[in-house]
Amino acid sequence: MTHPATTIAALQRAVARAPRHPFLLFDGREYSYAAVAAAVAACAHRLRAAGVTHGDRVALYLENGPAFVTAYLGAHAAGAIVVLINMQYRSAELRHMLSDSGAKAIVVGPRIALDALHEARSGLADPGVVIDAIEEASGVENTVLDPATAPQPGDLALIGYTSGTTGRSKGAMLTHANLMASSAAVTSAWHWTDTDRLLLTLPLFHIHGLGVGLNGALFTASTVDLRRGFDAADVLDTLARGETTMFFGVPTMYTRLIAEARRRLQLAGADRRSSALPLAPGVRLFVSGSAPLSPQTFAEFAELFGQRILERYGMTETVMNLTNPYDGERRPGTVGGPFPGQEVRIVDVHSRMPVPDGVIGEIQVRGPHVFAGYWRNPQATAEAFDADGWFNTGDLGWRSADGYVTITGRARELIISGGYNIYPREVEEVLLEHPAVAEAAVLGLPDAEYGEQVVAVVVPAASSAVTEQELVDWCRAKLAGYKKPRRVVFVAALPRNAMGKVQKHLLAERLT
Ligand code: MLC
Ligand code: AMP
Repeated sequence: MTHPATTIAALQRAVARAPRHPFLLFDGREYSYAAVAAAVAACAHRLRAAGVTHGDRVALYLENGPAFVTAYLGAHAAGAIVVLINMQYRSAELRHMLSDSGAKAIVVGPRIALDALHEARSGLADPGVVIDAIEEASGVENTVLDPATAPQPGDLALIGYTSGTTGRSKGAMLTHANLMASSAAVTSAWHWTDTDRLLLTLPLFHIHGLGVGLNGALFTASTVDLRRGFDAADVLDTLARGETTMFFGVPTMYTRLIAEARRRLQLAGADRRSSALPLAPGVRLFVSGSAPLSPQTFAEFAELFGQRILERYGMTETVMNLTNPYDGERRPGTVGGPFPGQEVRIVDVHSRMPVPDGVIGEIQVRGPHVFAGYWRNPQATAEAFDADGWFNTGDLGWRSADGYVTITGRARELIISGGYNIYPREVEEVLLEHPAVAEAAVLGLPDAEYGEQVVAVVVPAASSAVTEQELVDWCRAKLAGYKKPRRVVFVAALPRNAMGKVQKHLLAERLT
């Protein structure tokens, strides 16, 4: 293998090549590769001193910032496995992830929901130690990476919890080799080099921001201009300065960028068709993924920004799967073909046999990027793969004769809102815990801003007078904010088929 096969090997390669080259830009400060490596080594020593050893799980409950990067790579340098935790998760989600992963340590930052973490840990037999993240190496000891604890390519690098059909999320296990194979494929397909500067506003606690964005930069020894989160005005200001070469986002970010750009052009009195103002002068690549990008957004963005967004398709279990071409036609509404070194095929959902081009089936993928299975869940792992090692993505689609895949839907019940996944079952279970709820069905309906929105259909318990707001607040308190229903509809009964299964398509038709 010619490329580094662990994140730490990639970090060492970057330091050896150009130690002073900026890895991160954050809050007006610059962090070189050498500086990050020193902080990573110090973090690894601290984790070791706290009792973390090879193969232990280290949960990161951290917002975007240099401290996240230090903790992520620091855990790797200590030989540990990173567990990614969304900052919006509340006690029930946290408790499940901490207990299921058996996290030995939880690295935290200043802006976390302390109450939720406290509540989550108080329910655990082995709550793990809480460690404050460090941002940089100044004033700390042990700033040299210890080769004795360095990970091997086959070691697990991270566990990313993906929502499960049972309402309990499953931990997808990715090895260092998986991550670096993905980075090799992505960076070669998108011509990513050390001269690039990526503006990264995606959260690092999901695979889009981390597995594609941060790892790709590390792999190429390039620079990440990192933000706490997405703000359309800030992004446009940054792009206008001309130093950014790439931007990755979810479709909601692109619709917000279009709206903000239009607002500015209107204020400036410019005719948007004349493309008088170059909105993103230095950018060579805009990428969208995590949810479907509408052809309308693609066209509006092309008109305003003069750039055709490259849409790609990925998953926590596989990092990246399919991409539109860098050179060649980027076809709106499609996600292109496989990355180099990867395979894709479409199979009939019942017979599991490959279908001809043009026929819809389940998308399967295979290659070195595909994960090692679900953490402590051999049954879910066995169900995810077929006998020839193809991974069942659970997404439906078809392939054109010239190799472009179009995603048409999902074989599993899943709502994607602004790039975040929500399994209806999880929200239904929380609603059913409310004493005034007799039955509940949660579904996703179209939403102009987020792509889909969470809608709850509720049969109230006899003689209860619960309000919509009460149920939204109930969910908000127990789950990440983006999972709360945007709408609650009360009905006398849910439509069910002969088997007793709720017919959500009928509800969707009625409510759309
Ligand atoms: C935030 N909120 C959302 C939401 N994001 N509601 C529905 N859907 C969402 N996606 C809610 C919050 O809970 C909060 O409500 C309120 O909106 C404001 O919060 P905010 O933090 O100010 O949100 P905002 O800035 O508007 O966030 C929008 C966003 C964000 C698009 C910037 O959702 C985002 O960063 N999305 C990216 C998700 C992502 O990285 N997905 C990749 C997964 S990996 P309240 O009630 O709490 O106040 C993957 C594989 C692949 O899918 O292919 O990449
Ligand atoms: P996650 O489990 O959070 O990693 O989300 C992965 C899911 O996001 C995939 O299984 C798809 O359903 C969806 N997804 C990712 N990229 C795209 C895309 N470009 N178009 C449509 N759906 C996508």
